[in-house]
This record gives sequence, C-alpha cells and structure tokens, in this order.
Amino acid sequence: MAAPDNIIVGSHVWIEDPKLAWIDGEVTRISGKDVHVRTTNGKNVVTNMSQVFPKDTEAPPGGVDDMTKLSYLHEPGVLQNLATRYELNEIYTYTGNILIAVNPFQRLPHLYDTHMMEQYKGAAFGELSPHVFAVADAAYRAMVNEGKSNSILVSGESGAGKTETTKMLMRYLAFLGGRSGVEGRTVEQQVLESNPVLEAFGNAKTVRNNNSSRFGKFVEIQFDKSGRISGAAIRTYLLERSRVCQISDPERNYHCFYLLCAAPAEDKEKYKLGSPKSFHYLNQSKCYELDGVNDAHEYLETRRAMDIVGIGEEEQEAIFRVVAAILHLGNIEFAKGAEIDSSKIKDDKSRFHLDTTAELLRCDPTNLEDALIKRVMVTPEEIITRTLDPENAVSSRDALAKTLYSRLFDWIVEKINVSIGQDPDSKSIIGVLDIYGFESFKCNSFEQFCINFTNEKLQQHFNQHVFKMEQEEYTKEEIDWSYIEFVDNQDVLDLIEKKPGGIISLLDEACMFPKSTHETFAQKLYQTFKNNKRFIKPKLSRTDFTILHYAGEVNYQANQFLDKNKDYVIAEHQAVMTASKCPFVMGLFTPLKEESSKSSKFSSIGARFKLQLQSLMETLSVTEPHYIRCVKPNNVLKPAIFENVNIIQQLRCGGVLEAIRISCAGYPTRRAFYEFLNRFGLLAPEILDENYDDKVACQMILDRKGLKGYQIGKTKVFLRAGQMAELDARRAEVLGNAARIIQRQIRTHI
Ligand code: AOV
Ligand code: MG
Repeated sequence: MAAPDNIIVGSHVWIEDPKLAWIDGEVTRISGKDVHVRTTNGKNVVTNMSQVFPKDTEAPPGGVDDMTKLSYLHEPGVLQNLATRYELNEIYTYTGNILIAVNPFQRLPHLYDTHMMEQYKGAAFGELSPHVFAVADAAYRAMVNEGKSNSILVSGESGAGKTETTKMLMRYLAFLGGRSGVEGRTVEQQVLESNPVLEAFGNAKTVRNNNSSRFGKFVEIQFDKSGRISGAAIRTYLLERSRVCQISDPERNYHCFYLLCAAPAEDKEKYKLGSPKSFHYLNQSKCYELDGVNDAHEYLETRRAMDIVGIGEEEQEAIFRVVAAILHLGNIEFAKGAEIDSSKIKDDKSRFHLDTTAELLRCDPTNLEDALIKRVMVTPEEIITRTLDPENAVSSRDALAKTLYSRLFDWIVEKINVSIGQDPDSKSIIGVLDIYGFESFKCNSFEQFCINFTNEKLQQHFNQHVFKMEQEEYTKEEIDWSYIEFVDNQDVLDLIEKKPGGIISLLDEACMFPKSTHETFAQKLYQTFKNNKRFIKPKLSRTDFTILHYAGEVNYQANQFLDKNKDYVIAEHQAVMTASKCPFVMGLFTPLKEESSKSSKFSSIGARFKLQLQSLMETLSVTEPHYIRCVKPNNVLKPAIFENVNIIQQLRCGGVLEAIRISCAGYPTRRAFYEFLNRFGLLAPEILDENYDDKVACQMILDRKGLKGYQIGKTKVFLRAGQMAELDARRAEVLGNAARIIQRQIRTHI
C-alpha cells in the first residue's frame, strides 16, 4: 500500500502514531519529501511523503458496511471504519465476502433472536447489515442451489469470539435445516447440544478468555436432498494435555473438574470429592470460580446436554468417575524409598487417594502403585525391574492423568459422532471451523508451533481464495487483468512440513534416536536451515529458534519439543488400565483398529497432526469457503474499548490486510458509473452537459485528467491504488477555487 504522491497543502491525511496506530491531521507544508502535518490532537509532525495516507473527508458518519466501499482502501481507513461502527454497536463489517466480527463483550440479544433469523432467511447477501447469519445463509443457499459443499472458516486470536460465532452459525443452520415443530432429540438438537458438552471437557479459563477452547474443531453438518440436516461429524484437533496437571494463576483447569466438585451431595460422596481447593491439579491456581458462572448449575446442564447427545446414564457415571479419579490421582505424593532412586507412597493421605483412584477406575491398587513407581525392562537375557525416584514417579503419575483425560475427551467426541449419526447419502455438507488463531507469546513451545503451522496452512488457503475471487470479479466485469502477485507462504510450509527435511521430520528423527536431546535437535535445525530465509537462529541462544511466519516472527523454545512430540502410553499404565473391571475404562485403553493394524512404528504428535491438517485441507478444498475474522478489541475483555494498535495487529495476522493488499495490487476502488459521476462530474462539467452515456462520460473524465491504467467494466469504473486520491485532490482544488471566488465576491460586495 504505497502512499500516493498527490498529497497537497490542505489535504486531510493519516499518519502513523506510536500510541494510536494512526492519527489524522491536515497538511500544512510540503518541502521535498517532507510533509508537515498538524494532527487533530494538536501536534505538528514532520514525516516522509511515503508515510502519509489520504483521509476520506466524505466518508459517511456511521461508516460503511463493506470496506470495499471505502474511497481509500488502506490500513487507517479500515481501522477508522471499524472503530466508528463499533461505537454504534455495529460489530460486523464486510471486506468483500469476508466478515469481520469485533467482539462486543456484552450480550446483544436482539442481534441473534428468532426475529433476526427470520429476516436473514433467504435475503440476498449484502442486502441487510453484515451478520454471521448472512454468511450462514449464503453458505446454505449456495449448497441448496448448486449442490456444492460449503465451509465457514472462523479465525481470530484467543477470546476474539470464534466459539460464540460458531455457535451462532450452527444455531442458524439448525434453524434453516431443522424440522420445525419436532421436539426432543432431533439431529439438529444433538448438533447444538454437542457444544456445551465439548465446552465442559475441552474449555478452561485462561488469562485471555474465561471460556477458552483448548482444542480445535471442525463440525461437518450433513444435509439431505431437501436441505434438511441429516447427520453431523465433529473432528477435533490437539487438545491441550498439559493443562490437566499444570495450571498457573489466574487460570483454571478444564471446567468439568469444578463442575463435578459442585455436584449434588450424593454424587460428590460417590466420588469422594470435596472442595476443589483440596486437589493438587486444581489448587496450583487460586482461581476456582468464574464470574457469572454457577458450577453447580453447569453440572446439571452438562448432564442434560449429555442426555440429549446420547451419552447414557451409565456412561455419564463412568465419565465422571474417571474425572474424579484424575483428581485423586493428582493427590498421590511420593517419598524417597529405601533403596537409592526408588520411591514409595508418601503417607496415609496419599495411600487413601491411591486406593480411591484404583476404586474409581476399578483396578487393583497394588498394580496401580507398581505402575506408577516401577518400570519393567525386558532384555534378551533377563527381565529387570527398575524403580523410579520420586520426581520420575510424579512424571509417571502426571503422564497417566494426561493420557486418561485425552482418551476420555476423544471418547466423548467419538460417542457424539456415533450418536448423532452420519448420513451416508448426504448430498452436501456445511463445515464450520473453529480453530486456534496465530499465537506468539514470550515463551512458545510445541503447542504454539502446531497452532501456527495450522494458521500458515489456512492462510495459504485464504490467500489463494481471495486471489481467485478478485479475478472472478474482474472477469464478471469483463475487464483485463494481468497477473497480480501475492506473497505465497509455501516457503514457510516447506520449512515446517516438507518430507524429508522439514522441522517436523527432523523432530521425529530426533525422537526416534535415543541419544538426542533438545540441544542436538536445535543444532540440527541450525545446520539444516542455515540459509533458509524463514528461519533464524537467535544470537546467544543454543536451543531457541525463530520462524518468520506470515503474521510475524515467533521465537520457539525447543527444550520440550521432543517430549511433547512423543505419543505413547507407558506400557505399565496400559497394562493396569486394560485390566480394569470397568469396561468403560478398559475401552479407553484398547487401541482402535486402525492404530493396532499399523506396525508398532514410532508415532508422533507432530506427524499425526500434520496428517489431520492435510485431511482437513482436502475436505476444505472441495468446499466453497466463507471467511469470518474475529477481532478482540481489547485485552481487558470489556465492552466499548477499542485498542487501535492491538486491532491492527490482529487484522494483519488474520490476513485481512493481506486481502486488502491483494485487492490494492489490482483495482482496489470500484465505483458504479453514476456514483463516479456524482463525485467527479464537477471536474468536467461540460462533459455532463453533453448527455453522454454514463460509461462514456466516466471514460472522458478519466482521460481528460490524464489517468492511466484504470479500467472500465460493464457497470463500474475500476481505479488503481492512488487514483481515487488523485481525483479527490483535483476535486478539492476545484472546490477550493470556487470557495475563493465566492469569498472574493463577498469581499468586493462588502
Ligand atoms: P474464542 O473462541 O475466539 O477464544 P469466545 O468465542 O470464547 O472466544 O469468546 C470469548 C468471550 O467473548 C465469550 O465468552 C463472550 O463473553 C464474548 N463474546 C464473543 N462473541 C460475542 C458476541 N457475539 N456477543 C456477545 N459476547 C460475545 V479461544 O476459544 O480462547 O481462541 O482458545
Ligand atoms: Mg473458542
């Protein structure tokens, strides 16, 4: 987005500001490339011409509902428009077909009621105010009319509103594709009620969001020939496992633990539960309660939702038994044993929790104890039993807790899928993707690496799509277009996933080689990617590495990559659990058919995730995509606070600005012929007098002003970046001259 060089003294402009991102002002002097600007907050600033952007002084006071209607499609214009609308509680804005949603952080019930749904039903896209319903409606119509699958991709950073948006989309699709008048456990009811169940087990309070989803999900809603919902499939991605054992203030563990601790007395007794404060996995953080959430009520709600999605009474009992067992497991402490490097159960209290865990999991307490503190090694000569020191025993305990929990989560997802049922005859689907946005923290580990890998994949998909849409618009208007370049991020994807030689491959190699450490892994990366433009070895660091993602640089700490990538269940744990007398617990540890058929080759989280992503991209590639970009206006999670710098950063990461850039590379400004003449007719009044055809008149004005490279379509004028500003400058001159003449006349009259 190069600044146009038609800024003159008196022009209203935007310049960069360290605090506000952009500030507006008026040009007071120009000397060479230096522009002097008096800003609206009363400062005089000198800046380079290339950093000055024209401000549209005629922008409608309430903003425009589509960014492409802006006269100047640049960063400050986009930001100003969003801010203006947000202030009026207009949280949705289009950028062409992309919907930008700014989190209101307050309930806006009228925006989502049945009346609203009725209104959007069947309305042409763009006819009503921008809305998630309009996107869902467009997807649904496209599916019904063309018989093609559609997808809606919701993205944004943590707390931006992805999950809420997804729920709204699903509600609207259920409204369109549901069987009116049918009560009870319909497919659409089950689809909707899967949300609270998944949230209870997969969401937690984090610093960024009180109800943060700790997994990604793709919900595929299947429709029959007549456009009714006939089935659904939920795929989930990478549940955060570490949270089960480790949390820090003021975060919480997964909601289900607290719900269960707030269950009715008889349930609590059954599971020997007390206050959440008494459990190690919960009391590492001082946060137990959530504002506005009643855990006791949520427990009953979750059980009700479980009923609806088809999880039976007995299964629910088993699920919560495992949840309680994990809490008790976490309270087992170890002390040094009699021999060196051995450990024993610390005291009676720990013994009680061990026994309770065993009881809840229906397994033998002695075997459980052994599985926690002993390892059996089989060598060709003999079988050696090795004991673990207390520190390793704790790791062993936590590993079991994490495995139990992640298996439990997968079981629930699978159960919901079976219960809702898949429609093998489904003609087409609408997929809704609610997945973690780009992350860059102070410390970035393997999780961030996978998350950002996902975002690179989706970004590539997004770029290619935006690019295609742009070209389609040109084709529709029958104008010539030459090749428009856009930044492709294939190089980052190669760096990460190329086989062999990408980071994931190198990580797998390191995990398979017993002697590797995170240091040797990092060294290998440094060596291999010495000359890679997307890879940096930070100075002074021996284990960190930096990737230049499309959304910015991220510095990763390699030290836990190897551990976190290893995907295996400790054999001793496996043995105890499969010997459980509870079929449910046993089932969690019985390998799925596909897994067991695979040879006992090493399996890694990274490689499996890569395959999952690949399959997701394949699914998406045969759908017509729709994009929703959620924006988090502030980090205090409060309404009416719009932080410019923060938002600009998100628009950059979400590819919104990139989409705008792609559009700027072509013909970013489009004006219908009549609109163009209304605005610029005064540049050549004599042409207007002649009664030419609108199209001809537009062409004549543009030629007379010496503009080059623009295009005249069938209904619109297509201008190149900067040309609108040029025309506006001419227009300002004409208006200025007219004003001076009038003033002179007034003066002479006085
Ligand atoms: P996320 O899904 O994007 O974060 P959520 O959808 O959970 O974010 O939204 C966070 C919070 O913002 C919600 O709990 C609501 O309080 C509020 N919110 C979001 N959208 C709306 C809306 N349209 N109307 C009213 N309130 C809203 V994360 O799952 O953390 O990435 O991992
Ligand atoms: Mg979420």
